[in-house]
Amino acid sequence: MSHHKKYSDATKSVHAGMIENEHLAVVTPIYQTSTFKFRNADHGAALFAGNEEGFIYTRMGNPTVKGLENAVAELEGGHKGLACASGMAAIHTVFGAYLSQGDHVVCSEAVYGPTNTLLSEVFSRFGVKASFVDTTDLKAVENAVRPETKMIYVETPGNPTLCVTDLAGAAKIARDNRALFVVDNTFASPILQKPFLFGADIIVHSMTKFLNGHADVVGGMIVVKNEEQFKRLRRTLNLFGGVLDPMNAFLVHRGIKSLSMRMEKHCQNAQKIAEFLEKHPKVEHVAYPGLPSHPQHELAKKQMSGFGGMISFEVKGGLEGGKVLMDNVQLCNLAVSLGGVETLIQHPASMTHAIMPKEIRLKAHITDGLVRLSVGVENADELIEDLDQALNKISV
Ligand code: LCS
Repeated sequence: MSHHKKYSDATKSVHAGMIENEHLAVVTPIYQTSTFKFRNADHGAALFAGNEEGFIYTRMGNPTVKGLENAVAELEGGHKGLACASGMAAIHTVFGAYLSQGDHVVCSEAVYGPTNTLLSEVFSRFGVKASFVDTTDLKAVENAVRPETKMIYVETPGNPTLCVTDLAGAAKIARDNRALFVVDNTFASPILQKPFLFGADIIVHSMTKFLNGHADVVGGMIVVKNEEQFKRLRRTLNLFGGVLDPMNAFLVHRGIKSLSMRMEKHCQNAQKIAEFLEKHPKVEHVAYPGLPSHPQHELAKKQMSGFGGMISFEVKGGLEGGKVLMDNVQLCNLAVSLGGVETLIQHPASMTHAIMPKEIRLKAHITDGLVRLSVGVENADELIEDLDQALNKISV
């Protein structure tokens, strides 16, 4: 696809990242090979020296993987992408590339549990300090910044509370303090939110979620803005080794072709279900950025082009009520992960966020009674019917 800048996201989803190939295949072939031949010794040396473009060894780059990297970079409006073996591989590669002993990170308190633990348990052993703050409050972000703050790391909407951080505001604090502004854009996907437009320096994704969309691959992506960042991250990724393999890259790229279409349906379904839940007598509270009751609804309207497929809510009777709901749904799957075509329901306090220390989890409003729903692309009325029958089994 040439002159890609003029095309819409719907068109880019289908066409972005196609790699030229000798047989003119319409779909990027799977280059299932660990290594590539050199024409001669000088060619090999030139590739290693970076004086010639080409492929050497799949940990260092692969055509199928590159096609996917280009596709996500194009959708994000970035310079280049780096595909990783998982979202966590993407996140730790960014931390490993930029954080050194003595550095400090300001991180959203509502993040995927292991992101918090990676900083507080692993990087802390290498002398990196982290403050977990409510990044929806820019004053709190500003107050947490220290002279040694190297990075501001934000997940928005946040997992699992769906709180929304002001990207432009957080980017300004990062810029004023010469810190790198990293955004986890997993929940929104590049279709609904483009962090680079608001001043992000680096974007990370768990491609396991909406980008792939079919609950059959674990993968991650880093998207950068310039060649300097790319070189640094490429080198770190080569050394850490957490790359995505060609087969999974092929599957994710295949999933992305329907990304724009899927996100439209995720948003429609989630809005309808959030409105249903908010009115349900067995439901205490619903968090969905598309509801006027959401504390950052106006901000979400400004920085997102849709409110996404994720909802979290509390039912009457707290955790016990939540268990009745989760044990009685029939169409929704009781499973972690998110962003696939099938609807999933789970309990953050005992599942995705169980790894976080309880006091940090509660401070982030991840209460014991919170239930998280990843709304799929099924018929919304049928999902509502399923949730309704399970909710009505709650006896309070
Ligand atoms: N970032 C976000 C926002 C996530 O939700 C996840 C995984 C990750 C990063 C890590 O990605 P992974 O390594 O799993 O590809 N979130 C999960 C969740 O909420 N349930 O299961 C996994």
